[in-house]
Amino acid sequence: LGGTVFAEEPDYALRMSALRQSILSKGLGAFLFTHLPNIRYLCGFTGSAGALLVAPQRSVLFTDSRYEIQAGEEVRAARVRITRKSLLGEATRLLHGRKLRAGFETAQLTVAQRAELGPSSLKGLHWIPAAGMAEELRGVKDATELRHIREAARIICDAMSHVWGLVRPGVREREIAAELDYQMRRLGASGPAFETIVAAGEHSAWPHARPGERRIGKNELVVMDAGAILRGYSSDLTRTVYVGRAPLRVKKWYKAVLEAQEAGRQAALPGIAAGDVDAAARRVLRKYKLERYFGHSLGHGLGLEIHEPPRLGRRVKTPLRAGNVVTLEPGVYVEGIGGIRVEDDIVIKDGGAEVLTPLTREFIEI
Ligand SMILES: [Mn+2]
Repeated sequence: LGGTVFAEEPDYALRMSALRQSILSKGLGAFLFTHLPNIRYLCGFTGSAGALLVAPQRSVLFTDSRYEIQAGEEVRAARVRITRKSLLGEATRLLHGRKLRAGFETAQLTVAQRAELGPSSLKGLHWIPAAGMAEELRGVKDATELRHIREAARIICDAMSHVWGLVRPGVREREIAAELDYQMRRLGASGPAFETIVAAGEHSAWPHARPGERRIGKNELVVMDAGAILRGYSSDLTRTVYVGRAPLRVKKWYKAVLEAQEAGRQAALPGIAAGDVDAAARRVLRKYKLERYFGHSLGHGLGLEIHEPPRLGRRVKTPLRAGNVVTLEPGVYVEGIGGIRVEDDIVIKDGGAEVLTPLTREFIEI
């Protein structure tokens, strides 16, 4: 049969061994993961309560009885331990009496959870805060992950093009958002990757507007930003349309945003600093004197999370790597008038970035 038929399941053992190398290279003897996307990536567990202890000889996933059957089916490359007690407390107990430096996730632990690990240093066990351990591995997507993201991207493009037919004066933002969510689920998504944004008129100048009761009016911009989750992997897409015949300046803004996105795509190559990709897009907006209307970063990584490293932000030094999946989402937001954003997902490749979101970027007047 060849290997391809069974290629759907990620190689968790491979991920775990890559992680162990990275743990050792940081001078650590063990690592405790509490961030669920990292746990899912490393051992396949998709439950909502878990702690994963990775030690050189073995890995143990701690969870509670609600996930006993599920963990038994899902978890690879780690043993499962079901407990009624504190997951972190139990994980810590496993390390007691050992002389080692154990890492924990700085960005993903509350003060209360930190207390469950006990003192920073106790009889040879030292807790060391560390960041980005699993995220670094997660940044480079394997073939299975790319397939899921590609599929999630296709779904959101189909849902988006479907709702364009509903955009007209009198329809509420909330109705368009509900239709986007409904369509993506119909097309196979397990749900939206974030709260869907539909923003019309002056509201579209808020980059993260919440869809509300506002009715779309004539001669307005409408920004629609949505993502779909498929097998845990997110897509992220934004399109902006105009209801009516757009004035010349709006057309010019739109053209500038597209040109900025294209400049970002051209710059996005392995080895290039993430901040240089942001700069390439921003330079185009500066040329059109629109730079001050673009406040946020050019883009972000996506995968098991909707926002994950690498971030394409100003002055970010992180070099891009082949297999990174990131968004490119330049925008122009003019207070009191409206906003324009065009967002696509790309995968970084040696020969040049490939766009994963197959949907027209032409300016659409409805
Ligand atoms: Mn985005």
